[in-house]
Amino acid sequence: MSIKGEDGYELWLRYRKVDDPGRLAQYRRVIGSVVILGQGETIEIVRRELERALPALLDSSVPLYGKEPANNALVVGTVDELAAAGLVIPQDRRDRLGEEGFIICAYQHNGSNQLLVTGNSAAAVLTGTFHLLRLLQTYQDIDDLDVVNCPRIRHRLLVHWDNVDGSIERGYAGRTLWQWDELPEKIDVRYHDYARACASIGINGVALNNVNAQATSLTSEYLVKAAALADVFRPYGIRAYLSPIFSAPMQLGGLPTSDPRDPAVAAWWKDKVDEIYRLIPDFGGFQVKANSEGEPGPQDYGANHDDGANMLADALASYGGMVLWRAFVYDVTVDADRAKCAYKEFVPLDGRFRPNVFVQVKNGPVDFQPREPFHPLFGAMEQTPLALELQIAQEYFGQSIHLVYLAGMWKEVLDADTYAKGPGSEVAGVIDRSLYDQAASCIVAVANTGSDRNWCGHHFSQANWYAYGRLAWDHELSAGTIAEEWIRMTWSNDPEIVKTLKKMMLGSWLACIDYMTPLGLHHLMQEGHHYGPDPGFSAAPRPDWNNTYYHRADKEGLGFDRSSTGSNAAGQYYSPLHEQFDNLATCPEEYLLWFHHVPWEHRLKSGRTLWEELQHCYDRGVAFVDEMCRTWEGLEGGIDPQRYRHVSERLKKQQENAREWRRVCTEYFGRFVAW
Ligand code: BDP
Repeated sequence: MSIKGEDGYELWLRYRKVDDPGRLAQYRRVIGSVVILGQGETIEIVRRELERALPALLDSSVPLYGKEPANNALVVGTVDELAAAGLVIPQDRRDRLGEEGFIICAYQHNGSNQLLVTGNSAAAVLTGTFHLLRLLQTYQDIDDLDVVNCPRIRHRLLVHWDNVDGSIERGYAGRTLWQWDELPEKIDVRYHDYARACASIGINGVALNNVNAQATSLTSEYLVKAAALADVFRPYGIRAYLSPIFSAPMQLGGLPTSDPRDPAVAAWWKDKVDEIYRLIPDFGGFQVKANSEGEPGPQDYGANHDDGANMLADALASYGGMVLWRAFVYDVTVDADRAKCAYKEFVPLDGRFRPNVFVQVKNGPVDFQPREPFHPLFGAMEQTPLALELQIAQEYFGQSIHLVYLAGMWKEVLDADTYAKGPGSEVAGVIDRSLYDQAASCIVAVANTGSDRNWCGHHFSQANWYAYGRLAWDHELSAGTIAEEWIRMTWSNDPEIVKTLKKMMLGSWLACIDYMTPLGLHHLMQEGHHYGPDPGFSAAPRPDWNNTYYHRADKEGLGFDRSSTGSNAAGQYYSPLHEQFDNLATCPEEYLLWFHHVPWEHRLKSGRTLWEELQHCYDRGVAFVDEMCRTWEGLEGGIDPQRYRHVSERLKKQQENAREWRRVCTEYFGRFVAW
C-alpha cells in the first residue's frame, strides 16, 4: 500500500489511526464516550481537539458529550466542574496541582468506570487533554492511569526574533507568522494552529518581536495588532510579551533622554504599560536587550542594568507583569575575554533587582555555540531569579539544512552541576528555583518557526520545538524519551522506524560538534550569516567578532587560554569545577580548547595527539552524517514520499557541508602544525 505524502503542517498532532489491534481495542473500551464539562473558550478548544483526534485515532465515531458520566466515559473538565457532577478529586491532590498541573486518572463512580482529565483551571484541562492524546498517539497503556503532572518551571516562553517588516532575525523557515499588515482585522487561521501546537507542549508565553527591537512595536497602531494576537493565544493558556527598545521614550515620546532615573522617562513607561494592559489585560511583560551589541540601554546615561530593569519592573508590577532582562552583554572594556563579561557585570548587581525581574542568561557564556560549558552566572546570583535562554533556531547548527536534535545539549546544561551550594546544585535547580526554595521560575527559547508550510524548514527541526516545550515543562525527561514521543507522533509507531530515527536524532548533536567545532572549539562560522566554516576570519573591527580570536591557532598549539595563566574565565566557576577546568590534565576534553591553549603534540586520553584527535573528530562527525544518509535511504517506502524526499535532499547537503567543514578546518589548522 502506498503511503500518502505529507507536508509536515500537522506537526506532531497528526492523529492517525492506532495501528495496534490490542491498543485500539483498549482505547475503544476505555473511551466509549466523552463527556466534556463546563464552558468557555478554552473548553471549546478542548472539545474541538477531542473531536478532531478521537474519531481519527480510534477510527470510530465516539459519542461525544453525553451529560451524564456514563460507564467507560472519558470525562474532561476542571475539578470544580467534576465535583459538581459528583466526581470528587481529594483536596490534597487538588492542592498539589497549582494552576497549571493536571490529573489523568481512572475513577469509579456509582459502579461505573471513568477516565478523568482534570485540573484547577481550564488551561490545565487543555494541557491534560493533549497529554492524554499523546499517550494514545504513542500507544501507551491507558488502563488504571494515575498521572499527576505539574510543570517544574512557571513561565515557559517561546520568543520570536521577528521584525515588523516580516523578516526574522536568524529565521530559517520563511517569513514571520505574524501578518502585521493584516492585523488586527484579519486573523490568520495559522495563529490558532500555532497556539494549538504551543499549548500541546505546555508553552505558556510568547514574545512577539525581536530583541533587537524597533520602536514601531510599541506604537498604539502595533499594540492593537499585538492585542489581536494575544486574544487568539489567551484561551490556549498563552500570554503575550513584547521586546521594547530602551530608547522608546525618546523615539516615540519625544523626550530628550531615556535615562531610567529621570521621572519623566519612568512616567512615559508607566503610561505605555497602562496602555498595553488596557489592550492586553494578561500581558506577560517585557524582554529587554539593553547595552548589548549596540542596543540602547541605561548605561548610555551612566545608570546600570538594575536601574533600567527596575524602572520597567515598577511600571509592570501592579499588573503582575515581569521583566526579562537579558545578560547577553560583552562590552570589551569590561573584560578582553568575551566569555567573562556578563558574570563581571551582573554578579555585583545580585540583590538589587525587583522581585518581578528575571535576569535572562544564555546557556553558555559566548553565544549558542554547538557546545559551550554552562554559563557561570548560573548559581552565582542567589537572590535573583535567572531565566535560562536557549535557541531552538539553529543559527550555529547548519540552520534548517542540518538535522541536529538539540535536546541532548539542553539536557547537558540543565543537568550540569554548578556546585553553587555544594554537589547537587544543578543548573536545573537554579532555573526552577528548587535550589533556593523560591517560586518564580522562567525558561525562554528562540523559536525556529516561520511561514514555511512545515513551520520549521527541516521536518526534523520540528523536534527541537517539541523538545523545548517538553523539557520546559519537565526537565527530568530524557532526550531519548522526548525523541521517541516525537517520532511516534510525527513519523510512525513502527518499532523499526522508531529505533532508526531515534538513533539518528540522538547522535546528531554530537556529530555536529564533531564536524564543526570539536574539543571545545567555538565560533568558527562564516561572518554574519554563521553558515559554513571560516576559521581564518579576522577582518572584523572588534577582536571578539573574529574567529581567530576564539581559536588562537599558532605554531605552538590551539585554543583559548581561559585558565589562570590566561583570562581565568575558569575562575568564574565554583570549586571543584574551577580547579578541574583550570588544569589541562583534568579539564573535560569536550571543553579542552575552550579553556586551554593546547600544544599540538599534547596527548589526549585516546593516546592521540591533539592534531590527530582533531582529525579523528572531524572524521567521526562526517562518518555519522554518512551513516544518517544511508539509514534514511533504507526508510524509503516506509514513510511518506513527500517528507522522505524533503529530508533526503537536506541530508545530502548536510553531508556535503560536513565534508566542507572537515576540509576547510583541517587545511587551515594544519598550516600551524609543526611537522
Ligand atoms: C546572536 C545573534 C544575533 C542576536 C544575538 C542576541 O547572532 O542575531 O541578536 O545573538 O541574542 O546569537 O541578542
